[in-house]
Amino acid sequence: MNDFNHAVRSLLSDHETLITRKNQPAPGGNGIYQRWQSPILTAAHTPVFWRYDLNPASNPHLMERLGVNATFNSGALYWKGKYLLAVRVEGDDRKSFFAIAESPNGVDNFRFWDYPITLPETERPDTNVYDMRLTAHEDGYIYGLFCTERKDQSRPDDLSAAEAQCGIARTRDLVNWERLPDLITYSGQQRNVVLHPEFVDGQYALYTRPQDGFISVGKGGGIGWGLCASMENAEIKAEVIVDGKEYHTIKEVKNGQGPAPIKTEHGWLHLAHGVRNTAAGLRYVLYVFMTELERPWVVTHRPGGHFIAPQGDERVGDVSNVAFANGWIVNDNHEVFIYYASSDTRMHVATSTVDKLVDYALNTPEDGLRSAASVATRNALIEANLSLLEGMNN
Ligand code: M1P
Repeated sequence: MNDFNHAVRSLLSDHETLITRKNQPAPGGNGIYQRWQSPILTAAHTPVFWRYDLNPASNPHLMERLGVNATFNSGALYWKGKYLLAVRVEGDDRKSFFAIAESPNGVDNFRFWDYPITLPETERPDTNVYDMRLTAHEDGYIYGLFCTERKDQSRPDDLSAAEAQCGIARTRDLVNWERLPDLITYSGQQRNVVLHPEFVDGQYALYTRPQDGFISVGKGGGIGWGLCASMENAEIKAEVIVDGKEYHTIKEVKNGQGPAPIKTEHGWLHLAHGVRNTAAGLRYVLYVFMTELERPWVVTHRPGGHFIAPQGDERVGDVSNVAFANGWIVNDNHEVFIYYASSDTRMHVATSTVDKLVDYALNTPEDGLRSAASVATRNALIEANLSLLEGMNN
């Protein structure tokens, strides 16, 4: 074998070793979910043939020609017994695209399909697309709702001025995608828009995130809700806020719906992200809430505080101190696979069950919004526990 072929084989074999590495439950935990030790997807998990030119004539030094910078913020779908992620893959050129990675067990052995998703463009091409939420809707289609970002043409002199809107695509096989017109709302910009899996009052129902600016939600914000008659020309005329921002909480600056909610007998279980500001920049954490079954826009339970916060190595990356989730899966055994990204760099999984997450949602005290209320809640727990412990010792 010549040196070039040998080097190619070595790249392929290192890659295979990485993507077939067995994952292990992480030590410790909180009884609510189980974190898993290794990231399930990193830039290095993308196929070698996506990044290298493997032709010795055109690439004698076997250089990476099209580097991948990160794999994060993935939509998720349990499909034909497999755990599928619609991964946000970001090239070294800062452009994101979507690609499906598939695992047999949901915690390791994620392998990208040979080609990324070829997403048709609209008449006004997207500059960047990201954060796809997958929803298997009861109309029979699988929808992918994502953020489409374009230059804000009204401010040509400001190169960072951008506009975020909700792009919509649908598929039946996750290979062939039909692009539909972008969602129309009357709220300026939109990000973190998610399709509810069922019709509500005979209409499509969407979670939105109205925002005044591209980064800052301004006076807008909160997780919104609106109905539209069709996804082929989706237009939401009126949005109500389901879950708003709140002073001195984990969602003081902004928040956004994660994946589509999970239907349980106690209501719709939601995963979302909340953002607060710090001297070191924004901090993104995940939180949970529950809404009524018949009226998914009415919150019934708000467990206080964060559900998942970036920890350890997760805290560092391209955008540090970020936990972000736009995909989770419930399998046939009612196990829940929570797919979260850390610091806009890599993907992780935490596992739980529907029962445990419902228990968490129903029985975790709400944020009392004042230090004194927090102490009172904690004191009640301490008092009850101390008397239990005393009983155990007698
Ligand atoms: O960089 C953190 C996240 O920032 C944005 O989320 P939000 O709109 O809630 O601020 C998104 O760009 C997201 O992709 C990113 O992970």
